[in-house]
Amino acid sequence: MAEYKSKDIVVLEGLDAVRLRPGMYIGTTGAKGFHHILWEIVDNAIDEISSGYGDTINITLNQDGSATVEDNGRGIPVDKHPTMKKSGVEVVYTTLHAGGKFNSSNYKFSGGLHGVGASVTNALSSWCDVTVFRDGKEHNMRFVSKEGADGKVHGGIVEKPLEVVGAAKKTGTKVSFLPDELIFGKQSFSFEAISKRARELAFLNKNLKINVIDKIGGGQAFFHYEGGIADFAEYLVEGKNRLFSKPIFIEGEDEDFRMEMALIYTDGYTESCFSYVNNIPTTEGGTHETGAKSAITKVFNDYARANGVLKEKDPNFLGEDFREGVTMVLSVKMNNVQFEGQTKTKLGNPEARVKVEALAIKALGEFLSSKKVAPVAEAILNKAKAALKTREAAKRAKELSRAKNSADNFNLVGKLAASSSRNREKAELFIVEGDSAGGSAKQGRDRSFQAILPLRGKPLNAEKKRIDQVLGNEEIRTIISALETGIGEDFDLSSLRYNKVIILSDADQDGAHIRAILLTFFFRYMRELINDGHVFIGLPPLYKVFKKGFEEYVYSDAELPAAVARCGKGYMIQRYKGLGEMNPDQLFETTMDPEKRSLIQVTIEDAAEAEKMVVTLMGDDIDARKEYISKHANFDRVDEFMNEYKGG
Ligand code: 1YM
Repeated sequence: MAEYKSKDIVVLEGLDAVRLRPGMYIGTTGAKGFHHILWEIVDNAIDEISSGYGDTINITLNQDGSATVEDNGRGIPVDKHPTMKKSGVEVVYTTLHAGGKFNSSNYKFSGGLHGVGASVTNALSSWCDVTVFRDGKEHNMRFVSKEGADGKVHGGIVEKPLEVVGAAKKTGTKVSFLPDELIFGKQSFSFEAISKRARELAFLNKNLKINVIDKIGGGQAFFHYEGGIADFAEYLVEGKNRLFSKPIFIEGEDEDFRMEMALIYTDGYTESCFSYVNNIPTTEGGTHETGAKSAITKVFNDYARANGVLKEKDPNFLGEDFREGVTMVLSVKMNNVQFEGQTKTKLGNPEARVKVEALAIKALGEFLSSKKVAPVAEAILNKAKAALKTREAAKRAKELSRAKNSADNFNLVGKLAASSSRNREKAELFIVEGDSAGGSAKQGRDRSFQAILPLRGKPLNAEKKRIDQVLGNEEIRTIISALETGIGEDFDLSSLRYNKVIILSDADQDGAHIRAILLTFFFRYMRELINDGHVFIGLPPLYKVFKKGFEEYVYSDAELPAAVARCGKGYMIQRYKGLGEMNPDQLFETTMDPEKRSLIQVTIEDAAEAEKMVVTLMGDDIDARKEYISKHANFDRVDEFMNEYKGG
């Protein structure tokens, strides 16, 4: 026993560190971190299934606020670790970075951005209960967090050592835990968020069956996609017109590296790429994406040449020509992942580019070598030819737009009310719906740093439009000239004139539509503007509650009764139907004054879901849109479309 004690102390110190600085291990103790400790457990179950053991994961959200994750794999090892002299279960749940070190010939790829494993979950839970079904027996072990002799609360203390509690026919691991309120405050699991991620995991792991059961809300969901990421691509393009019916699916592996890619070509004009490393979305792309793209360029160019589509003297197509209208899902599994970029969602490993490129060239080449796919190849090459033409048209449009730019800049003089200082850090651009609200905003603003751009009509819906058409739209061109960044491939964040770009539209359907159009444009042509945190939505008040000596602005229906109560007897309510109804001072005070206003920062939490939403809301499948809106839209509060973009 004496020998164990000193080791126990080391372990405790490890878990103590987690409780002391949870942010270091799970990012935040907000909703994201709260769910992260669930995914740590799920990741272990997924690794087991990916190694070829078992096929099903059940996630249950229990009445008492705890969660249970169960898989039907081999069960975590219960025998004693040779050097640590502890069972596998205890090692996994009390040692940081324990994943795979225990006994690990096929424990190849570990998921999780932080990758620290189940011990973090244990450290941050009030209790954690592990049951292993293995070798015909049911084994159980329980941990708690409790106050130690030092008066401090420690996590992951063994309450019940691992023991056999019965017989078992099945095999697998079942883990329940209750996130500690001392760490997370009062929070609860979101069935919706968990189901979304569960669906994504099911797409990314085709042999995985995953159930989500919500004992509180009564919800239930089951995900299993035999087609894997090919089904994922299908899901993403729902509502778009395809060039051919079946997705292109390729895969390849060498030791310690796997890649899969699915491609669907549509008649649209934008390219959508969703890439993953070890089931983690790489929103900013990275080396694996670069490798996949150069493989596509090379293989299709070779094919075009071999089949006489490109003559000897013709230059190659550019990569972008082969990606117009494409929806692409790329998933790689590898070790020693290095993340880079603004949000640490960009794969940095140079070897990933080399490997993905080589594997994809081989697999795509084999795909194209079959006579059966000749029509598919022809459709892609025709699309590339059209894209090449568009590219040349866009070049002319851009030149035209550059020529027009002076004209637009001239136009801008009439429209844009610039700020007096050119200090970019502080500068804000309000894009305001309508001339009358624009006029009020111009008068009410703090002109030292706030610029106003009123929009006359509705700008062009950039979804389903070619770039030359987008550039042909005056409202859009005006926005581009005002921001000074350029668009698409030419976009240059360092030229951005304003730190905050704030969309200000009415709190009605038209306003929501204008907002959606602008967000779609930014999403398609200036995504970095969103990713770098420059896009905001201004929230105008819906009501003013007032009487003599009392005045309060109310921003949602839910807050109205409380405001009325605060005002008391003799209250009056003014309802604002649009921004235009406010006088300049009111507009500034309620919506523009940095001290008092509330802004929603637009972020893309989940690029795949955002894509799906933009396609549904802004694309041309009218039935799908109607269904989506009747299911989600609620113009009393902030509508769902915005919620999806809403940051934490
Ligand atoms: C509900 C959570 O943790 N399942 C799980 C985990 C492991 C294994 C099986 C497993 C792995 C190995 C061998 C191996 C883990 N074992 C370890 C360690 N579900 C859940 N299912 N046998 C069983 O990696 O070789 C870490 S995770 F380290 F103990 F082997």
